[in-house]
Amino acid sequence: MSREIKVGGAQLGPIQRADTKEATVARLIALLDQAHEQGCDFVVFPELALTTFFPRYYMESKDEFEPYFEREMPNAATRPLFEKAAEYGIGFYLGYAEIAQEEGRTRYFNTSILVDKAGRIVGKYRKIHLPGHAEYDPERSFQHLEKYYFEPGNYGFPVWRMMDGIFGMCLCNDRRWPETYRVMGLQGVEFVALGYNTPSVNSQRPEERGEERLFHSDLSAQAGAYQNATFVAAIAKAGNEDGNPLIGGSIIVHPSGQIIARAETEDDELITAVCDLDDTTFYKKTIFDFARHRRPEHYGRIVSQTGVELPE
Ligand code: CDV
Repeated sequence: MSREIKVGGAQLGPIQRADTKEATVARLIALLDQAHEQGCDFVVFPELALTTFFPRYYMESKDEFEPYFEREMPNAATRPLFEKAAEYGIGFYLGYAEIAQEEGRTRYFNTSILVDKAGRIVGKYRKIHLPGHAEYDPERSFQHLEKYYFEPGNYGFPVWRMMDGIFGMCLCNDRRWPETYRVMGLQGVEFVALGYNTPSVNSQRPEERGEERLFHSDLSAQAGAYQNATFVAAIAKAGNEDGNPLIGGSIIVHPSGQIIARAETEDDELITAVCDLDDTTFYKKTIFDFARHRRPEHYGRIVSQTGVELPE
């Protein structure tokens, strides 16, 4: 018997700084309504899906930046999304900025959650590969202050059993690192949900434009899917946020590495694909049968070193 799930990739258009969370959640629910009409079982929303991509702004005071974060989930603003999803029987992935009280201090994470068809949070992931910089950089045309606002995630890359499959999560820059997928691949992952906010311009290399940025986004998701025999849904927040363009290009990738759905716009747009999780089996049992073919005795450098060590 096949294990088909119909997946909706709910790309979001821009969220402006002045937009309220309530208005944004109404847009998420409109996409969920479409997903319901199209028979989806699971919907993937982007990274930081409730706010503008605020790490582009330098805010010194907590009073200014904490409103971009969520202290609990669900909360007053997001509860309608959870309720509607449970009513429809649709599971979802959602990215947001999280404030946690842990180890006797306030901690800030770039977080995503996995919600089952009953509206229960079954998994939480905190972004590990935080790009950008930790201090205001006057040389840049715009900031990328993820290392200032967040600390690296402390949960690793777990996977969860849900909907008769094995689900994993990551966030944006994580998609560019093969380790992200391989750690989940080693736990048998069959479906990776990931949301992203990727500026269309590289602030340190202005000649690198949107087309090249899209190519790298596709390349990373397709390689991760193929090399780990898993579906990957890479879903953008796109378009022009207060003068700051973000790439779209949301895709759903088959374990063969081929793209099976792609967004055409930079707006709110639902893409869908039927993902038969049994399609992962062939690759997991042949070319990427890890138990037979991996040689971890030669991979020590991957976990013992971060930077490059040049030969003598
Ligand atoms: N939100 C992100 O993690 N964005 C990064 C930066 C480097 C553009 C990305 O990898 O897309």
